[in-house]
Amino acid sequence: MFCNQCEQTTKGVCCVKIGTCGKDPALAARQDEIVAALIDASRYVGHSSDNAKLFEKALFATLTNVNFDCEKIRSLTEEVRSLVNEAAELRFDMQSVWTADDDIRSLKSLILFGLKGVAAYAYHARILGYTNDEIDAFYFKALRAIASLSDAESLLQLVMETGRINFVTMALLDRANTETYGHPTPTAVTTEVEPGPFIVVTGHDLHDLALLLEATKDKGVNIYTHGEMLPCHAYPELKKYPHLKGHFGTAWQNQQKEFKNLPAPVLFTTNCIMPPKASYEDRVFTTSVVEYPGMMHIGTDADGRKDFTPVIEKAIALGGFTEKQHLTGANGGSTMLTGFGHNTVLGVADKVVDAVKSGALKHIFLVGGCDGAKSGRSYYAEFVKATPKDTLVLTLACGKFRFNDLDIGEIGGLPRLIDMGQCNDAYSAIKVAVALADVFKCSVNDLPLSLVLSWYEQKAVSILLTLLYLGIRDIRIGPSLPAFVSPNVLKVLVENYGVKPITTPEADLKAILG
Ligand code: FS2
Ligand code: SF4
Repeated sequence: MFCNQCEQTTKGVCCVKIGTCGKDPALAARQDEIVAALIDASRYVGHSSDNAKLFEKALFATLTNVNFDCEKIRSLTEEVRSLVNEAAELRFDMQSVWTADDDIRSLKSLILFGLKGVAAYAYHARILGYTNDEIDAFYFKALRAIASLSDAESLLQLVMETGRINFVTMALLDRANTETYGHPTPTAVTTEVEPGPFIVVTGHDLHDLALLLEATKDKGVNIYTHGEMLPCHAYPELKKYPHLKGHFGTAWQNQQKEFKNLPAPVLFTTNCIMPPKASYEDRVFTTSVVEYPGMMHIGTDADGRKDFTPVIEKAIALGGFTEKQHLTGANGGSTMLTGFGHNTVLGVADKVVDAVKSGALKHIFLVGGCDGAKSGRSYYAEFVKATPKDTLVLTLACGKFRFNDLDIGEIGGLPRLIDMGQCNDAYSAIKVAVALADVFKCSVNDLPLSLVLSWYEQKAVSILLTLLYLGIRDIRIGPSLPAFVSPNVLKVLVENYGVKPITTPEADLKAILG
């Protein structure tokens, strides 16, 4: 197998025998097969809405920690192949990408992995009925280009276009989420768990949570979010359910520890699923694009409905805790404040602007991105703890669970730590940055704003490409640089965009604040 698409790739180079994520060579081969089938099909079929939907799902299924079921990937591959006339020439082999010249492989990897991130975000939007022809067409264009292009200059242009399309996609998902569930409002979420039956929902999908909340509303079963589902508490149309009680646990990489002997089922709506341990595997349920062999999958019927009865029955049978559990976040705090989308933050933009003008607010940091298992990721909590009192910290995605239960005080009537939401809510952060640049009549790069990002999987790749497409410079990235970025491609990113690896919180803070 050859897989280096995520941050935990073996030895920081490539997974060749078995994936650190649990992916085995057979699954890696199936994933290569489906991507090759998509590349072949992209040469012969148009981007009708049905075709785009299938391409999107197939790409999403190959993201890290999403679908571990070889049989499901195989049947999805058959579906893709069935689009193509028998006489068509099917010949693409992913080995031609993995064994290409270092820089070409690197650029094609950036395009493919970024495209997977786009597919994930667009998938969530499509479920809510929001699609975009430009995004649909881009799947086909980018996949065709992976087969046909071999010059670095054209590939680099396509890398930037992937960033642009991801920006369009994040905007679409933002519109889908806020028009369907309302604009998030600041919400303090408890980490305590009430006695009685409950279900833990993890992943990223708001629609699945809404369906589950509706299905459980009279059942005496409480719902707790996990991981990237935390920001769901802030959406009016989701928080209106009184049995959406609180948040359980921290980020995805702690699930095997946190779900151990949990007296409740867990519903995985999207990534990140890890191989379930025996101590809780009888209570794992998957839905939409997530699947794991042997785990119960909640499918969708012909009318788009899902029957959550098995999850609800499991919750009732397990019964939940007998007493209230005083659980906490990573630092012992028992609340997590979330819900600062662009609507809320721009609503108080005058306060931020006044604070910057008066000198009360010296700098804004965006400390956001994925979490993961590497010990080097403690950098991000240390960084936040070390930020001076006259600075503001924006955050988003699952990396925040290392510090989002901390109370780091207030500035100008605002909390110093502002959670903007899931990883796709990077869109909110960009909107706020652009609005501030407008007020100060400067470019985003001239604002007292620094981006300190953590990456793990391919959605983070697509967000990084968006930031580069927007011309945002001097992004710090960690805990390590992507293995699929070749030295020459890295040189381009460093020289043109000032991308740099994180060092230590002290040194980076000193460099930023001068
Ligand atoms: Fe975190 Fe995992 Fe959100 Fe990533 S829960 S690493 O998928 O997209 O961020
Ligand atoms: Fe390795 Fe990541 Fe690929 Fe899994 S997804 S096989 S951990 S590089």
